[in-house]
Amino acid sequence: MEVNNNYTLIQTWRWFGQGDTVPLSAALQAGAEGIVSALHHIKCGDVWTVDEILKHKNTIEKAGLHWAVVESVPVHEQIKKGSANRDHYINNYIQSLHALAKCGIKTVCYNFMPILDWTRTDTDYELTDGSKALLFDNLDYIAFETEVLKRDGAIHEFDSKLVAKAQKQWYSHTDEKRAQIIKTTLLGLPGTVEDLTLDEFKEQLAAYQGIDENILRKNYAYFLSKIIPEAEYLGVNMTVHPDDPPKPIFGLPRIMSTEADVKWLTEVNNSPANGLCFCTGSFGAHIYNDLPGMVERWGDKINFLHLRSVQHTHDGSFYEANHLEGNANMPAVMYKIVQLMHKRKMRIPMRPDHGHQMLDDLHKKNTYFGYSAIGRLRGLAELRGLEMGIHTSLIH
Ligand code: CS2
Ligand code: MN
Repeated sequence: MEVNNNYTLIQTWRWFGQGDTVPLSAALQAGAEGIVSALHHIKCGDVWTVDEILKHKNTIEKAGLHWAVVESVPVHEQIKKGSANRDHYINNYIQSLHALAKCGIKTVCYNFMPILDWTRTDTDYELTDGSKALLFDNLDYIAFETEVLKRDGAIHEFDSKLVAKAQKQWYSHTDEKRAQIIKTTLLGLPGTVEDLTLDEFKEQLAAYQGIDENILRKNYAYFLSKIIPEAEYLGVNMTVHPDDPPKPIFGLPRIMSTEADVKWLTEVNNSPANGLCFCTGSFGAHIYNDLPGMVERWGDKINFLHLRSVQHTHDGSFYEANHLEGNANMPAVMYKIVQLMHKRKMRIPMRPDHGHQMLDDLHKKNTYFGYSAIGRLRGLAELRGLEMGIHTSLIH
């Protein structure tokens, strides 16, 4: 295979802006070249102006880095729900894309998950080495549905044995632990969505009554039909992030969870601007997703990567493992990614998605969940080494 030395991953690091307790210098010292960031201070649905974008861009460039990917320009709930005023928000979205393109920022990530971004039940799950990870305990999630939310019909959606186990586990927790699980389940991703109270969440769920998978797909297809031609014209790559966890939760439909969903995405709009953020952590949380195979089959669509591995445990639960451990088979995934870049003769931006709280970070307060410095530094270093080994072996 004839390959060029230059086609390696663009190593990036997520920065949440001025409110991030991990400074840009950490990204530089961790060995990142690019930054993944967003204008978190702008309300979801409002227009991003050239002025605001340039301010953010300059801050990043002054630190010796460049703004490689926007994550995310969030999609307003009215668009997902297909409400009467959705065109207003879609037009704002398009204006933000125009402003970003004017500033030379041309890879944009977003997701189409109703109400919540990722969902976990524990952000301090202690591993045997003393570091802490994010956990989705399926039994606690089921108990949240049946004992806390008491959502109509929820109890029939789960295996009855699991419900019994979930209830047993729930009532063996201390009050404090139960309160913590409820709080964690309702967390919004920092900077993207607000944390919700239980009542607010119930209200938002009620607004999704009647929106099933088909309607959500229709609403998504409508959004794409408006956004993608603009993105194509501007030379912007749109990349959709998969659902996390990749299954319907709280009775809400999910439509970007499996390889079949990726196929649907390409069929509904086959523009090269309609691409994928391949998140191995999110897709990997579905045991039937074949991650290396998906990179091979859908590589032409992948314009951004999140690399992370989950460890499946029991009863449908999983926790976030070290980047090279867990169920993802990262060496096999990385092999396909390196081959892909050689084939497409281009570099693809990737970031280590999350990291464990470890070492000094265990004592720090106010870092965003999953985004402490040292765990991500470990992830980035391991992934970079793995990539370099594979890349070198392929070019010699
Ligand atoms: C991210 C996602 O922190 C994370 O897990 O991978 O939350 C991602 O930022 C969004 O879903 C993309 O819109
Ligand atoms: Mn991700």
